[in-house]
Amino acid sequence: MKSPKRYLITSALPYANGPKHIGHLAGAYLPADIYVRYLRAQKRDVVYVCGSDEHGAAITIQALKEGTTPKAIVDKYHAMLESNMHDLGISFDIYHRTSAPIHHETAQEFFTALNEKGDLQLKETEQYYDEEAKTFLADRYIIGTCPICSNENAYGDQCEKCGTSLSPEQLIKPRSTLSGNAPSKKTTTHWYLPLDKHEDFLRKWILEDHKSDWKTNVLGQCKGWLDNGLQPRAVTRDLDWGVAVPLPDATGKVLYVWFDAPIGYISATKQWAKDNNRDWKPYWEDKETKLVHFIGKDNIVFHCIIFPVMLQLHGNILPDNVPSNEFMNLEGDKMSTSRGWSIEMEEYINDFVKKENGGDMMVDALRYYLAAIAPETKDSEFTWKGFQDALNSELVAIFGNFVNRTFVLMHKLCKGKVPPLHESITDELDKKLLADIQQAKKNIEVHIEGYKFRDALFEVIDLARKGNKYMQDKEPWIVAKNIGEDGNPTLEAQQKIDNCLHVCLQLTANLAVLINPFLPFTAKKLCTMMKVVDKMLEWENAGKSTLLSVGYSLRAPELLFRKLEDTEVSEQIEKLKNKSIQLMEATPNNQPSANIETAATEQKKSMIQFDDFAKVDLKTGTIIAAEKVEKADKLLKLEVDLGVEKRTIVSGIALHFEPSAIIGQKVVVVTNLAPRKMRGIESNGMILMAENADGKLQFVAANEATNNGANVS
Ligand code: B3M
Ligand code: ZN
Repeated sequence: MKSPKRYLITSALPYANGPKHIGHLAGAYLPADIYVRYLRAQKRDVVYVCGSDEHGAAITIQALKEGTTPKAIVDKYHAMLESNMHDLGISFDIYHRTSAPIHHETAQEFFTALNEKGDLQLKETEQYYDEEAKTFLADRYIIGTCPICSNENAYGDQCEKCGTSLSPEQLIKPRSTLSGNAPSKKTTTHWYLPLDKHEDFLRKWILEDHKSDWKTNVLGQCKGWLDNGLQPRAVTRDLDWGVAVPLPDATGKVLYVWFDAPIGYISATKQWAKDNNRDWKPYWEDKETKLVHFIGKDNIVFHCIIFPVMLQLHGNILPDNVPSNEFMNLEGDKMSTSRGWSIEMEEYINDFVKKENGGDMMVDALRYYLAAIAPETKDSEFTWKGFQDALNSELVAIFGNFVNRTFVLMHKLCKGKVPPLHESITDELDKKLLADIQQAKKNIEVHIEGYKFRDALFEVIDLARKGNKYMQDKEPWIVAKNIGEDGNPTLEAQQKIDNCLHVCLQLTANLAVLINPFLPFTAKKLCTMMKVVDKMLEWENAGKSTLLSVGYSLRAPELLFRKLEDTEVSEQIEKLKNKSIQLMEATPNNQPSANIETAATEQKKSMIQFDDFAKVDLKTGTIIAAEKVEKADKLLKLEVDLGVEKRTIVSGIALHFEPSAIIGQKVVVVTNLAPRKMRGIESNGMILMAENADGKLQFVAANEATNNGANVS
């Protein structure tokens, strides 16, 4: 496939109405940043834009809450978001804001262009009006009783108790949040974008042209919208905060926030071009630009349906892809800032990054865990214990350990210099590892370009794991015991040591290149240790086994990662519970997290429909082989007979069962769980277990008479 001439990458513009949590980071910012860093390392022409979304009721409501002006709100949170993103290594080329004059002009020009072409329709409707406050009421300004769950404080667009999307008309006994009075109805005029007219174009463009390259969750949502039939959408509002509708007879009207916000990508590009003496137009007009929007799943309709229609009408290019993520939950419940069940970026930075010397390593630790559990195809879950495990047993024990051993041994056994490779004695293990590096590079490219960042990251860690294995097989510290008369290793021994450490050092240099898009601070540190300039991190260097010159002297190793202590895990969980309780007390309308009592011990799950359950394929089977997984004290590798097939399943039950004792055990297996690599072994399914009050595990099993492969439902 031909490479695009240039890339324009966007991340959803966060509302500047409060701090944003690490679920946001994992959804729309980190994946885009990984992608962009990869493209930059490939020396492609790429611009990465983002900025604060500073309009809409989200902002004005926050201003009411804090007893201040919308302007004060956006100034405060824009500054916070900009610095948080920067601290977490999100490398925007520009972080702009939609209150900037250039944005207002751009959005107005856009509206005018569509309006003059006759692409918008003017319509009169009745809307709720507050007589006392003399203002029309945006959906969020109306509360009333939820028709579904009878919550008396449901909003005009959503009931936060039962989660149902509502329209203000559905509320029973509506009242205005401004005056507390029952609102009246008044006619008003608005401009509409007739989406229904563009259904054919959307169907073809999304469901045909992109049916094989867009993610299934995105395609599924789009299909749902299209199948339900699209309606004209109002693109203006009666509000005094936003981009003014650029027409003489439209005083008191502004553009709907979802009309102006995505245009923010364009105005940000304009500002970037201005600052850098570049031309912004090709990025939005030339078909050879690849435009990619990174977003969370709640923004799909806006980026895949509404904005593309706007772009198409305006003569701009369309996005090539909209890799949208599902949500990341936290300790068994939905992440939510308003309920206090969240880890705000600001909080993480204060607790881990700003507090310690070299807090950058904790930025990379977070980036690592978030990328490793990214909700790419389904919701995922952040737990502090999971974070600790990822950090301690993957980053520290695999990646950090390999680099550290390599450096320590190189100083000890090779005088701190890159030793030569003695070709005459290279063996299969050396060749295999060098070939593995090249293979890993290729795999990572395929994964990143297919927006599969988790898989890409696993490849890097797996390569480091292979490095450890190689070093373990070669045992240079044992070889060094072959001492000659002069008290030094014999020539033969030294040559073996040289080869091993030469290969390990070249692998270390490669790991720096490969990990750079994910963990940029770690990559930089590796460059310092190896005394090479950042240019070495260019992607074309990956796969080479000559990155470090023979005889070059290297620095002493630095600590790349530190372990997360048990006390830190419990402190954070405690903090989370307290925050949630405090917020609940302050705002009685909020639902506390169901998990205040049970976080990290038990996971309460939300209600599902039968269809959700029916997606899970459960079958009976028998364990026919079991063995411990090397260097993983919790894992057993099992072979399970499922009647028509046998599966390898890695299960975290090693602390509970002796492998030999469970051969012949009947089990129930989730057979359609996506495969997962653990310790380099692909696990194809999950065994159901029950946990006793005392923490002991038991198998969930059908009785002895059931055939292997029987369906469980
Ligand atoms: N500010 C909504 C959100 O944060 C919105 C995204 C705009 S992207 C153009 O979910
Ligand atoms: Zn409700």
